[in-house]
Amino acid sequence: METAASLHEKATNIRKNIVKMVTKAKSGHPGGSLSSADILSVLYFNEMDITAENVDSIDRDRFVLSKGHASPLLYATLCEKGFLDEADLDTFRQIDSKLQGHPNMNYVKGVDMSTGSLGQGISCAVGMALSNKVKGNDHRVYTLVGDGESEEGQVWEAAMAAAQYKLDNLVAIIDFNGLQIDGDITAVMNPTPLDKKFEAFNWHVIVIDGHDYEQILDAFKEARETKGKPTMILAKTIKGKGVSFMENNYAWHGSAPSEEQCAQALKELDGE
Ligand SMILES: Cc1ncc(C[n+]2csc(CCOP(=O)(O)OP(=O)(O)O)c2C)c(N)n1
Ligand SMILES: [Mg+2]
Repeated sequence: METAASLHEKATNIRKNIVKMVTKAKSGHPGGSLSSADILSVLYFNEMDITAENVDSIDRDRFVLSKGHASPLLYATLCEKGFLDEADLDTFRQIDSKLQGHPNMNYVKGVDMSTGSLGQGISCAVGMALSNKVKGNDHRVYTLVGDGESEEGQVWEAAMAAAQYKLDNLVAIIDFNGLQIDGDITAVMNPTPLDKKFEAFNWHVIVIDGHDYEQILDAFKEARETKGKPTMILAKTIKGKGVSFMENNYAWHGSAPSEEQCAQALKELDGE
């Protein structure tokens, strides 16, 4: 098991690469990428069965980035994992790059589903988890959903189906950063209380601080021990986490920093 310090170190590298990629591309989504870096660090370096040896096999765990606009987060994590290198990250959002603004499973090793149209990724994850059940494959499926994304009706069809098929091999993490593209989720189209709603849909629900490694680790453990129903981890996070001027500011949902802002962000992430 990884220590909290080593998971934090990986999350910091991921955050730095997120900021660099979006700066170089002059476009992309830093806010919701930074908010989930601690969760992805735990998923890829402690929780999921995914290695250089089994990455091309169907016999491994799967991750679906349902909030596909947070592609910098996924690419930076795959780089930290060694499936991409930093030269690949430099091509983010360029014509002919495999690292498009929204992830494409046909181009990138380790991307398990093409996503970007909000609501669809969790539905694919449900299908993948159901397929594993039918085939007797005991690998697990994880999906990261935005809180704004949960305003999509399709999320609730997926939630209903997952409970219907008792998909205890499925974990949905909701990145509860409180903001979507146009501001506060409760002002735009209030999806709360998400914990009570998922419970009513017959999911096991765990509410955590999505930046606390012990809580993230414990939640995944509890999900593994939960039988007969899917688990939703409601992770309270800060959009833009780690970069002071981006934190809790929806203006950074989909805008790129200047070179100066990038330098400032990297300094902060280095703890200077
Ligand atoms: C079906 C669909 N409608 C609209 C969009 C445009 N869009 C991209 S991100 C976003 C807001 C998502 O908010 P949230 O899920 O809270 O993302 P996060 O805060 O984690 O970045 C929207 C509306 C989209 N990608 N797909
Ligand atoms: Mg959000």
